[in-house]
Amino acid sequence: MSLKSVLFAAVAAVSLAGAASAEGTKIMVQDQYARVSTKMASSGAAFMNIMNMSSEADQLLAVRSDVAKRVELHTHMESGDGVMKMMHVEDGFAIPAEGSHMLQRGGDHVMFMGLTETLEHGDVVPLTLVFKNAGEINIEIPVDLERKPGHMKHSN
Ligand SMILES: [Cu+2]
Repeated sequence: MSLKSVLFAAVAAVSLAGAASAEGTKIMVQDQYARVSTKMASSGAAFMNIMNMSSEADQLLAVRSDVAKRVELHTHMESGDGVMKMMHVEDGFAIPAEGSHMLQRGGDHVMFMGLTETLEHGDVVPLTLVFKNAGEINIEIPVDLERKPGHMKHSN
C-alpha cells in the first residue's frame, strides 16, 4: 500500500514536470511589485524581472490593467542636462532569447497613468502583459511601498 502510493506520487511528479516543459509558458515573471509615490498619487509604476525561456527573442508590446486609464511602457533617459526624464517606449521592451529583461526603478518600467483607484500597501493589481510571441500573460502584482530601490544610480 505504501509502496503503491509512493510509486503513484513519482508518476504524478514526472507527468507534471513533462507537461510544464512541453507546453508551459515560455515567459516567467519574477520579483514583481508596484508602487505609488504618495497615497493621493494619480500615477504609479510597476517593476519586475521578465525571463524568456524560449530560444527565440520576444518583445513586451503592451500592458493592460483596469487600475489606470492608461498603462504605458516607459524608460528613463538622461536629457542632456543630467536630468532623468521618463519617456514612452512605443515599441516596448525586447526580451532576449533564453535571457531576461529587468524593469526597475530608474530604468524601464510599467507606468500607470490616471489611477482609477488608490493603491495601498498590500493591494494586488491584476496586469495583462502582451508579448509578440508568447501572447497575453496575466499576472498579479503586489503593491509594495516599502521596497527600496535597487542599486541603480538614478531612482524615482
Ligand atoms: Cu513612467
